[in-house]
Amino acid sequence: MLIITTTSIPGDYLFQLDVTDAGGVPVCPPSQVSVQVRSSARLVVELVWTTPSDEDETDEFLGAGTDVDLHLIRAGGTWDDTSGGSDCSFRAPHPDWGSPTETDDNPSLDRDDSDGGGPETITVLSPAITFGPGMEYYDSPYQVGVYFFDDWTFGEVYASLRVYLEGDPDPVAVWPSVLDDGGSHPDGRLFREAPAPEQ
Ligand SMILES: [Ca+2]
Ligand SMILES: [Ca+2]
Ligand SMILES: [Ca+2]
Repeated sequence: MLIITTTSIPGDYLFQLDVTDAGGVPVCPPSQVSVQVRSSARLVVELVWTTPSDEDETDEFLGAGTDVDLHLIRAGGTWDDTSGGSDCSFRAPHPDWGSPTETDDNPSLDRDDSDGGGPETITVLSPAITFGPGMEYYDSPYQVGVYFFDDWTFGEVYASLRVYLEGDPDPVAVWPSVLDDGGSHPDGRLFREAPAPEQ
């Protein structure tokens, strides 16, 4: 097994190589290699979801699937903050948090998946501690929010939130949830208190 450390989503991955000739006939047995990815970020929050009525969750165009959104809110932050950047989401995917002279304490949302499945992932390389006073600290925990933005008539989805700490490929928290109220803002948003690394 290979072990790779990146800012990608932690976990175990299996790669397989199939070799065929011009006629599509296999010319040798498949070759496989397993890879364990460990994140260099101390805090990773990942959202994935499935939509039972969506027969193809891989197609990509407006309305091709359900749109669920991941939010990470700093201490004292505001849900769906459109001006202050206290809610890291598709509206503010790379806000400046904590110390203004540091970037490792900023959250980063990798993408907004708007047509099914995810994942959407927010990473913080070196999160501010969540107790104590001062600009570089927070006095209450991070919060994780999930919002069912639009179901595009596909109906309910099965969402799962996972929190990873310190690059461990095994999540410290897994929160499954059924969402069936797409577009019903401000209801239908799920909040959890995100575990944070010990300092
Ligand atoms: Ca689809
Ligand atoms: Ca989304
Ligand atoms: Ca900062």
